[in-house]
Amino acid sequence: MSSDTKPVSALGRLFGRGKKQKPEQPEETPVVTNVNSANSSQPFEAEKEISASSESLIPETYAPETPAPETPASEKVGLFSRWRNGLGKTRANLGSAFGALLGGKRSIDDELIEEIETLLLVADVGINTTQSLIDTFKARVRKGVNPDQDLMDVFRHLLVETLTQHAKPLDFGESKPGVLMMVGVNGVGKTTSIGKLAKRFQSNGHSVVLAAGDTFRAAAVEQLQVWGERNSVPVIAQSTGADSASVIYDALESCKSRGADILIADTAGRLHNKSSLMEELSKIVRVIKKLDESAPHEILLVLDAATGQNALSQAREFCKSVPVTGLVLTKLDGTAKGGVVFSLVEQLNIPVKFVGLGEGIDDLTEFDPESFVSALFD
Ligand SMILES: Nc1nc2c(ncn2[C@@H]2O[C@H](COP(=O)(O)OP(=O)(O)OP(=O)(O)O)[C@@H](O)[C@H]2O)c(=O)[nH]1
Ligand SMILES: [Mg+2]
Repeated sequence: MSSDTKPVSALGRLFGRGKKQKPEQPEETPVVTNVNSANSSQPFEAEKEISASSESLIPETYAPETPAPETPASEKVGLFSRWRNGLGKTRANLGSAFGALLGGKRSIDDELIEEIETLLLVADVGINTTQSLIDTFKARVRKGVNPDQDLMDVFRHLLVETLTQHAKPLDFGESKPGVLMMVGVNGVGKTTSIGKLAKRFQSNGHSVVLAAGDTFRAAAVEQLQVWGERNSVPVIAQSTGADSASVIYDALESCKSRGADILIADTAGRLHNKSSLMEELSKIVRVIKKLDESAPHEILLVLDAATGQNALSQAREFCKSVPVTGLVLTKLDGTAKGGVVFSLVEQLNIPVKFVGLGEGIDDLTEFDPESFVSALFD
């Protein structure tokens, strides 16, 4: 299952960071918000308005009966220019210099290897991954470069291969609803990515419910509600300070009774080195499993690309608390450190499933190794 390819339209920034508050676990009745959510026997407004989109991201269980049409060529061009625009800073750092260094050449020497090494390190590819890429690159060049290729072709191919090895699309198995939980440190783009994903799922013909599991930060619930309104999807929420696990539990129950396809649960931003906060995440997973042993089907760890190699240590810590199934790498548009993608994939063996290329609702793209590498170098 691969990406859909809606053209971009940028929207502005949502909420600033608010002050945190301590959750106390009140036994509250969940508040269901948004226009179409009050009566569960009514279809969601969004379901009525779904238009046929391109290929589905969702497992076949959810595939609409009518097969999705081929992505029109104009949309493909739109998607590629979004990749190119989003990766502009990393390309300026990495791509252009590589072209000058490797284009038209067919043999390597120590000086060239040193220059490649420097470029990769500057783009935050990280020492280990840089070393492993260079070793493989050298071995391939020694074996001989095809007459119709230059070193740039060989290197590009190696990069695509590295990213493709661990690629894996979103997978909810046979379950309905599919449960997707977003986790990550503060301010990385969890809630924004949820809003963007809700739009994608709906465009592919799937009904979505959002769970306001960030009960910690003031205004976090309202922020999610704005995304809910924007997408016309119900948001199940309690007040700030409520128990996050119980909000998500209620949301899953509500989702089941509505027969909705996908539940996306927001969670509070947390520092990966705070063990009590990380334990809360494990608790959320345990509580969800009381309703559905197979859930959550996807736990997406959101990482801010601008944090570069620090994203790796965040990921390692989150993986100790919850079974992370994929990464969402946000804010690639604002950084020259896009090379971190290679080390995340190579070192962690966790697929990058989506990348954020801007703040707008359409600025989340399914990760595609070929497009990523092309946008870096072409
Ligand atoms: N440029 C850019 N900005 C982004 C992207 N994703 C999110 N943002 C911005 O990052 C800021 C934080 O986003 P949120 O979605 O609130 O982050 P969060 O992880 O939910 O934050 P907490 O709930 O406080 O932990 C917002 O201003 C977003 O618009 C992206 O891909 N590119
Ligand atoms: Mg948030």
